[in-house]
Amino acid sequence: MSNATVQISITLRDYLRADRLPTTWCAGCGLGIIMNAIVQAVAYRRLDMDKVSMVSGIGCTGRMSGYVDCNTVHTTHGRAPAFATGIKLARPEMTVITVMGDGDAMSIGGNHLVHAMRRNIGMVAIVVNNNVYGLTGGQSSPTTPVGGVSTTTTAGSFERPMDLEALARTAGAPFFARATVNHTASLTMSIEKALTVDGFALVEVISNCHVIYGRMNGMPEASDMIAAMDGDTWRTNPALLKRADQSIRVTAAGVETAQELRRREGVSQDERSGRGVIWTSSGSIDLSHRYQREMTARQHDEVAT
Ligand SMILES: Cc1ncc(C[n+]2csc(CCOP(=O)(O)OP(=O)(O)O)c2C)c(N)n1
Ligand code: SF4
Ligand SMILES: [Mg+2]
Repeated sequence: MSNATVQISITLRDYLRADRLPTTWCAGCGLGIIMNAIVQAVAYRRLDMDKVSMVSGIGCTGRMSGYVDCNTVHTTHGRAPAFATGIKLARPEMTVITVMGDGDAMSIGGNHLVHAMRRNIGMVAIVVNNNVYGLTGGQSSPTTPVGGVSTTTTAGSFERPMDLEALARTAGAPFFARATVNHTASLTMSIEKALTVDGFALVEVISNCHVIYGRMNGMPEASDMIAAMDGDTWRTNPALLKRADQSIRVTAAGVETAQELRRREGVSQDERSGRGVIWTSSGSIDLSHRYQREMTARQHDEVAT
């Protein structure tokens, strides 16, 4: 046998609930690409779907947990990190993947997200950032850019959009990656890498809601929005414009450099850059194991007394 890289061919049917398909998502919605990337990352890491749990909130994004064939929970709006924390404390051996929309994660669920990061509970949290409340018809979200038209900002938003990367750093998450649905190799690899983190790993995915947000902002086709991601990750935050010119960035001591990462993963800079950023801090410890031990000890004490 040659030394050529062995490609793993995955059949989506093995990972999705075929009887629930097709999805309710609009044709061309980035959510399909993201679900595909998650499933591929899980397959590449050879995780057993019986030991994977997907927890979602409410929104177009929230519907994903209905389609992936693992232990899924479709929870209430904004509470996915709280439910995921419960699952991880009860079953620390599980791989927990939380999927949320930008409104789900940063508006109503902002508090839960911040504290799950602060506690460093072991989960991969995927935030699908499409700049808008998609499911409910196009209200502005915390990531609607300045000037972005929505049903609640008809003259264009004048609020500063939130920067999820800065929030992750401040709250203490040990890993953050940003990818787009236009750069699928780096998207899949970001999720794959997140799955190796001992603790909270946040992956922000810039996605397209052409049907609602795009139509209101002069980009009615999926292709318009996806093409715009090449240089326009600033749609999330003007501050990202500068970063959009840079290749993938890995920070913190003891972590592979971007160059090493590319060499190991065998992909070109363009394929994996995603105009994004990956950072990770070393020495992360998933506290869910400790919480679980302490809870069990306390229960034993209560039974004994
Ligand atoms: C407690 C509660 N408040 C409000 C809603 C209505 N609601 C459902 S989804 C949603 C926002 C969805 O936006 P986002 O999280 O960005 O997800 P997307 O649809 O864009 O994927 C809102 C406000 C709800 N279901 N529950
Ligand atoms: S409304 Fe937007 S986010 Fe929801 S499925 Fe359609 S394109 Fe996707
Ligand atoms: Mg949204």
